[in-house]
Amino acid sequence: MMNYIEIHPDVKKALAQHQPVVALESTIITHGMPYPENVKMAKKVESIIRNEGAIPATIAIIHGVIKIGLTDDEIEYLAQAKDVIKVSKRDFGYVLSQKRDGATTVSGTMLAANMAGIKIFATGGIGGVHREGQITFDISRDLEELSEINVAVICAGAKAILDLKLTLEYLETKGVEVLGYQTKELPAFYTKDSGLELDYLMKDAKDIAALMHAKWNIGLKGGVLIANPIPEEYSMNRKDIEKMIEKALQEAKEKGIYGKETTPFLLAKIKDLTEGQSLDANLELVYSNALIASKIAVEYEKYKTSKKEDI
Ligand code: PSU
Ligand code: MN
Repeated sequence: MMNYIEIHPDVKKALAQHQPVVALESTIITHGMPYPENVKMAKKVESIIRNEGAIPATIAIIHGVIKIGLTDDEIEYLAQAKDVIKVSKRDFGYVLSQKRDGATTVSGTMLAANMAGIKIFATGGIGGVHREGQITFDISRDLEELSEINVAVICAGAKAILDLKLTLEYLETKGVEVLGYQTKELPAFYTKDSGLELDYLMKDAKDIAALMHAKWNIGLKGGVLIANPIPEEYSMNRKDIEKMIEKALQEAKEKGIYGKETTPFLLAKIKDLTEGQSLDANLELVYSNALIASKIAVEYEKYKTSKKEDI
């Protein structure tokens, strides 16, 4: 495994010393946001995590090597590189053996974080069951990795380009707990609300850390999904965004977009349709998620030390 994975010295040190570490994905950099906002986002997210006393580990594949933690130069490179492959589980073998550049999705990042022993991961939005997923079978690999990998993912819910109700049903079937961070409603990325109720409201990072320990300590396998609503002041109007989403979905259908192209296509379309307003919201919610993830990472390590556990 050694030749294929490289852990940044800061991350390696933090892991060895049981310091909190927060993983970050890279598809959001290469396929989720335009340049140069993507670089600004990637660097600011890292500084937010450092300010909270945790170490960031942005994960990507560069020239066939899985990097756990990127240098600033590597972030710059990736943000502008052409032909970066969007990497979920099925893409690793190809990208590594062909020495290509790859941006890990939520699912790809969970796999890589787990290889390095990182338990907490902050992102923007996860993939899910697409609208009409019962016909197209378009269900994100993110949901499978959430059911299999012991990593906690902090997100702002999922975009309403998906069928959020089906996504929750799927997560339930797969045994993934979906926790609301100080809310009982599933947030829908650009908006705080979706109309869908969650089972559990978690009041703080400490309670979430305790839940993670409880689940994994008894040997249950799988992720924990923490849904942190977009800060109120950046939350967009649900009806407005729904109109844009419908337009984007229609266009995707007309153009015959499918497979791994669907999500990046819809994200770019929505950004154009909202004339950049959605990009601002997107940036803010990622920052907010990074902050909460750092707090959870700090509490998780504290808990581990106090219980002398080694999970
Ligand atoms: N949703 C967003 N922004 C993103 C993504 C999803 O609002 O950048 C990215 C994430 O990397 C996620 C991936 O894991 O898209 C899901 O792609 P797919 O639907 O093809 O599984
Ligand atoms: Mn898909």
